[in-house]
Amino acid sequence: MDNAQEEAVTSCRICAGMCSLRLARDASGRIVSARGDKSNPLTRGYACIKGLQLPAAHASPDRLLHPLKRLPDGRFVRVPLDEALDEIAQRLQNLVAAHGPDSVAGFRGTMNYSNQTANTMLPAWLSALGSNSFYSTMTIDQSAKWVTFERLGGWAAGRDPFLAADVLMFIGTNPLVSLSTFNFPSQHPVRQMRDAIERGTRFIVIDPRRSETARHASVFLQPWPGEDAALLAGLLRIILDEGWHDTEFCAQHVHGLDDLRRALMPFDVPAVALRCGVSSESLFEAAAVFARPENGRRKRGSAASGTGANMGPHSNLVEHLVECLNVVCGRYARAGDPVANPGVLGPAYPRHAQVIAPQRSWEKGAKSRVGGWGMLFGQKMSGALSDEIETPGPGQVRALFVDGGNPASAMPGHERFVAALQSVDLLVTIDPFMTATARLSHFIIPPTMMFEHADLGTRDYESFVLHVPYSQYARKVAEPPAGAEVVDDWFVFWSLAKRMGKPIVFDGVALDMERAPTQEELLAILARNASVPFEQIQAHHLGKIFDVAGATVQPGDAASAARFQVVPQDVVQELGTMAREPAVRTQAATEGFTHLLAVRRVRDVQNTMYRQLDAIRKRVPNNPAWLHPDDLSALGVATGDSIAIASAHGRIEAIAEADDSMRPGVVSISHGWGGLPGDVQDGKDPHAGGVNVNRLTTTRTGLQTINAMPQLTALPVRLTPIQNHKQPS
Ligand SMILES: Nc1nc2c(c(=O)[nH]1)N[C@H]1C(S)=C(S)[C@@H](COP(=O)(O)OP(=O)(O)OC[C@H]3O[C@@H](n4cnc5c(=O)[nH]c(N)nc54)[C@H](O)[C@@H]3O)O[C@H]1N2
Ligand SMILES: Nc1nc2c(c(=O)[nH]1)N[C@H]1C(S)=C(S)[C@@H](COP(=O)(O)OP(=O)(O)OC[C@H]3O[C@@H](n4cnc5c(=O)[nH]c(N)nc54)[C@H](O)[C@@H]3O)O[C@H]1N2
Ligand code: SF4
Ligand SMILES: [Mo]
Repeated sequence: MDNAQEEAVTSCRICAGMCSLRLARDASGRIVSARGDKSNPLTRGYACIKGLQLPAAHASPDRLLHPLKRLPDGRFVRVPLDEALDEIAQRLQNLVAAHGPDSVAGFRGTMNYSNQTANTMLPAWLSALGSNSFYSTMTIDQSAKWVTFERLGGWAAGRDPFLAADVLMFIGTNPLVSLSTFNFPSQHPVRQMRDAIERGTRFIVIDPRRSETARHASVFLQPWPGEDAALLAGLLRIILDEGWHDTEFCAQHVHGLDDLRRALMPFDVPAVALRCGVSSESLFEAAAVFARPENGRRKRGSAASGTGANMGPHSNLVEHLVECLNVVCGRYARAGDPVANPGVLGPAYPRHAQVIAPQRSWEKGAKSRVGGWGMLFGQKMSGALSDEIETPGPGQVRALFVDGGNPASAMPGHERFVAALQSVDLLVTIDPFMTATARLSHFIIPPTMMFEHADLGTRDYESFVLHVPYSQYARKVAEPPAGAEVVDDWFVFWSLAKRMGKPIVFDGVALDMERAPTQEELLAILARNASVPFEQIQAHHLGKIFDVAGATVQPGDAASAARFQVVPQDVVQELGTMAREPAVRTQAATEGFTHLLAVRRVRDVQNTMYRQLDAIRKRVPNNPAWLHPDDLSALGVATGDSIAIASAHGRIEAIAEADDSMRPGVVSISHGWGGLPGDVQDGKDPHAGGVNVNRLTTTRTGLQTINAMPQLTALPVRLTPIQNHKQPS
């Protein structure tokens, strides 16, 4: 960059990588390209195609630049923002007056998580209205982790520090692609993996596909999808039988260890191996590498899971058993350990080496009208949202606000959910693109995109997602396109509340409802109790690992009676039920299904996002069905041929692609593709590329207890070749 034109630096907030980007401007000051930022101390030059395409996303000819209103005939027309907000507020007033505040719901999509002001404002706005109808992607993702925290308990000082790990186990997660695994750093994961291996850390990967991450593993188990509960029960049993667990830790912090042993009785190694389709030796090896002390020393390092483990059958049980591996082996930060990340944005507070007692909060609070689902972490269950929209009566959801999400595409039980969206009185979407959800909306409010507003990283999860005290103040580096009428996401909620006379309390601070705050003022509120003063955080727009004085984990309160509950009654019951069930694939074969469908993400797109951009569309024009080459031969098809995939709930046609990393008998397709029911896949509508795998999933049956999680992986499907398979082009 010449010195006349300062190179802009900000962070990508698409995923947890938070890669620092160096942005080049053209002579007019417009940002034209992005590259990774080699001088950033944490992200060290790493960036993926999604982040590198952000300049194109901001400048996309498809970007919505004015609020739109849908007319009864389906056409969208421009409306000035104030007019749109006036009308929306009026309609909301009427709905609340007639049907109560719970009739107004909010849905948090992934791009709301990564926008800190919006992330706080959406639930604050619902609270101001008095509505409990808060939904998010979490309950169609990994809310098994919430359930586990609430029924097993947690550890106040967090898991074993990453840098001290002898071993890390990944179950159904692929950090090298998703940058989203809770015991592994998301920043420059490839370097982190290399460095960790050099330090001597060993990796155990459990995945039906030899994933990018699995290639670096010391132990790789490639089981059938959907058998994680059995597999983990088997591992736990080996560890307890061999006495590799941490007896001292268990004596002090665990309740019910003997009951756990009893509950694990059915899971002997040969039975588990057979069921999961792995060898007894490999099971034993995984358990030994994870837990067997070496040179008289207990190992450190933890087990963590991802979507593969949290989207299958018995997913809450699976997550409970994942965390039980850490519990019985005592894989938590102990008194005297350095606190890996004391936090930058969050307040300084002591970390105590003690158990946080299980709360089972869902048993106590409000219950849903349909299904009787409780709430978790202040949220209702997205798996039950179709029910809440469809079912008449007091409390029926009649208005839905979607921020930074595209549930019409991402929601399990696609056709049912689309019909539900079509039936609401008011659907408002805040999104820069004409997504499937936007197309169904009464109003679309286009927001500023990330170059156009300043931001911070996540405060509340910083010690989970960052393994060092790092922060990058993401500066605003661009103005919205000339003539655009776009606003920050939070502004929509604040101005509706203002119009409705509902004062907003933002992160505990009552906002002035006459004068709109600025983005910076809101960020300052979020960082008002930060360990590092906000001004200092703000001064580090290039990113900094802060020298937060050497905090160490404090001893726990010896008087605390809190214990990990390894065998609550509902867990024992489910273990028993699962032990009696046939293997998933056996049951599937009995019902005439040929394969199990497994979830999987690809590097080039994030859920439903940005696949319409030229550079990305060239690389991934659609979402193929990946199959082992032997499976393709058996079906008599080749890469590029069309196949039909039918589940008990729906049918799609997809393009087959050979992938020798797949386990034979398993097919995987990524979600987030396809348009709306009835769309022709003619290649003309950029949002109609690929097929929507959620036509195969359902929210009518098979929901998990507690969190209403639909089953998205290990789904039995029947594959058939399609003759005359040419895709229309
Ligand atoms: N079958 C199946 N279904 C799944 C999954 C699966 O594995 N299998 N995964 C589930 C999971 S884990 C998740 S998290 C959900 C994801 O579900 P969603 O969060 O609903 O989907 P996304 O595509 O992540 O939505 C992001 C939206 O943000 C918009 N966007 C882009 N930039 C901006 C911006 O600057 N501001 C705003 N306001 N919006 C922006 C994009 O256009 C897009 O519409 O899908 C779930 N569905
Ligand atoms: N590039 C990219 N990154 C993303 C996203 C994206 O869409 N693209 N999405 C983001 C979101 S919203 C989320 S929630 C995270 C998710 O992050 P991850 O959970 O790490 O997601 P995946 O990369 O799909 O890895 C899931 C793995 O589970 C395996 N699997 C499937 N079924 C089973 C099973 O039954 N058992 C076991 N043991 N394994 C199974 C799959 O083969 C796959 O390798 O990623 C985030 N990061
Ligand atoms: S999407 Fe890519 S560039 Fe953006 S933070 Fe994630 S890994 Fe980094
Ligand atoms: Mo997710």
